[in-house]
Amino acid sequence: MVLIFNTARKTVKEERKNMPDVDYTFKILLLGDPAVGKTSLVQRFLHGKFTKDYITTVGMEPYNRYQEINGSNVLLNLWDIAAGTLFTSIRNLFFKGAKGALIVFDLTRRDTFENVEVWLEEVGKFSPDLKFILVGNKNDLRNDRVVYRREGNQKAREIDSCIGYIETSALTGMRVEDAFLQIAKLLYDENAR
Ligand SMILES: Nc1nc2c(ncn2[C@@H]2O[C@H](COP(=O)(O)OP(=O)(O)OP(=O)(O)O)[C@@H](O)[C@H]2O)c(=O)[nH]1
Ligand SMILES: [Mg+2]
Repeated sequence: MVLIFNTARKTVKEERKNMPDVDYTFKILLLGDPAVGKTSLVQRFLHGKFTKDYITTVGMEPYNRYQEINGSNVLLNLWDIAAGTLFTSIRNLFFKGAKGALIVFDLTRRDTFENVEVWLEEVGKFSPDLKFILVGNKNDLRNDRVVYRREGNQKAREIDSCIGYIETSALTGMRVEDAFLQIAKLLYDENAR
């Protein structure tokens, strides 16, 4: 037991040593209906990878990415939140302290687009000042698309806390980096001066 404990402590210490000095940390949530591609977007952003398998997220998965913004070292603390109804009662525990979010819907399923406001209402109770970018994902499935760009743009314009609309594909990688960096830069501009 003692041996395991010591090994774990050493690993954490080693990890800390390798961390760059951080000027700012921003907690950013990934929200949206089940299977819209939240985990896939994070995996693409962090590792440049995509998998066709669907393994639903359980509870929440945290991820970190260091990002240089305007000469500052920024730690993006990404919280990939499980959408399943099983987690509704505990989800709000994860919202505290979040400054930004990606609210994701699936361009091939209209109900996921209509539920954007439901997510906004849920998170708004706990993080009233949260800013978000609206993300229409699965842009590669052109023939199956049922939500149109002008609808995404219109929704983004109508909601005050929304900083814009972007269409992505975790499969091809299209505009994934852009989606995360747009919200990160906005948070930097609002909080780091
Ligand atoms: N064609 C296509 N498929 C995608 C894309 N993004 C995700 N998928 C697929 O959609 C399914 C669900 O993706 P996930 O990333 O697990 O979805 P999620 O939003 O994290 O789902 P929960 O964790 O259950 O809330 C998987 O089979 C993915 O391979 C995309 O951009 N294009
Ligand atoms: Mg997931």
